[in-house]
Amino acid sequence: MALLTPEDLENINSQLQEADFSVRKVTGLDIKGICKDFYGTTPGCEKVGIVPVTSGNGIIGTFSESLHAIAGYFGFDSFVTDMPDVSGYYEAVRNGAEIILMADDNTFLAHNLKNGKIANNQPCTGIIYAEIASRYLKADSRDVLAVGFGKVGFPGAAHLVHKGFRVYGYDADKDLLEKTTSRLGITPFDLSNPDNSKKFSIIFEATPCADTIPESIISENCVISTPGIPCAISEELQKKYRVELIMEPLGIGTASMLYSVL
Ligand code: NAI
Ligand code: PYL
Ligand code: MG
Repeated sequence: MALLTPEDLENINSQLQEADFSVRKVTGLDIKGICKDFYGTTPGCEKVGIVPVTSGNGIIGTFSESLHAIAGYFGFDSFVTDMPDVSGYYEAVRNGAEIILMADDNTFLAHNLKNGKIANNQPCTGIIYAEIASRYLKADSRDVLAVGFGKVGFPGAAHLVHKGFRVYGYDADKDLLEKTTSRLGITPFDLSNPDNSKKFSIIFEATPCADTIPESIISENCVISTPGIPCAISEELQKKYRVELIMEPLGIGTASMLYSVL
């Protein structure tokens, strides 16, 4: 998994505010509104315990503090434990946490200890970014391009198929592309073939690579909803085609996880 860096999480509050502004512009609802509508839940006064985890590559400076800021932004009462790992888990439960947030290098989970619901960041992120893309108010058709069918992209692409969109898809891994398109009923769309010049107004991207979206397939004012870091499109193309970009490193996916376990 591509791991976040402290630089990705700099100014997380302003990143969230900007993302919220863009989500509202694209869908008419803010991130809270989308989560509430999609999961049918609203936060009460659930207490969220955030447990730093030292295994693998260890603590990412500001990861836990960013989760604390994100939980607060979405109306949850949260605290970061002093101790990491098992001792931190014990501390969180002893101090009244009802929802636990914790991540190692492979899994970032939200676990609601009251109702037993558990969420994984990857599908929750893919699904919410796909949901945001699917709500684009000015979309010119129900055609969507999905790029990247990994742990985040696959659930997002599947979500778009289940919502009845005509999904075109690409992954640089040819075997995965073939398997996923046939499994989900997606039309393969080879972005490396310059003859493929169909234009899209809705694009969902989830890869760890930059500049995955070529100029030839971008329509003016399209939405690119992308959890993938770094950005799928250059600033130059973004400006040239007035792209509505939904991209934020941690908060949208975390909101999706928290609302999904209520
Ligand atoms: P993954 O490794 O499971 O999947 C990535 C997929 O992208 C692979 O199938 C790979 O073949 C494909 N790919 C790579 N380069 C490509 C290219 N140039 N064109 C088309 N396909 C390409 O990774 P995962 O877990 O799905 O994560 C994807 C991205 O999302 C990562 O950058 C990760 O850091 C980010 N992420 C962001 C979150 C957020 O809240 N913003 C949350 C979770 C992950
Ligand atoms: C959750 C993110 C989104 C993108 N990549 C995922 C990642 O960076 N995972 C690793 C999280 C490790 C957190 C570390 C800590 O500070 O507690 N163990
Ligand atoms: Mg994100």
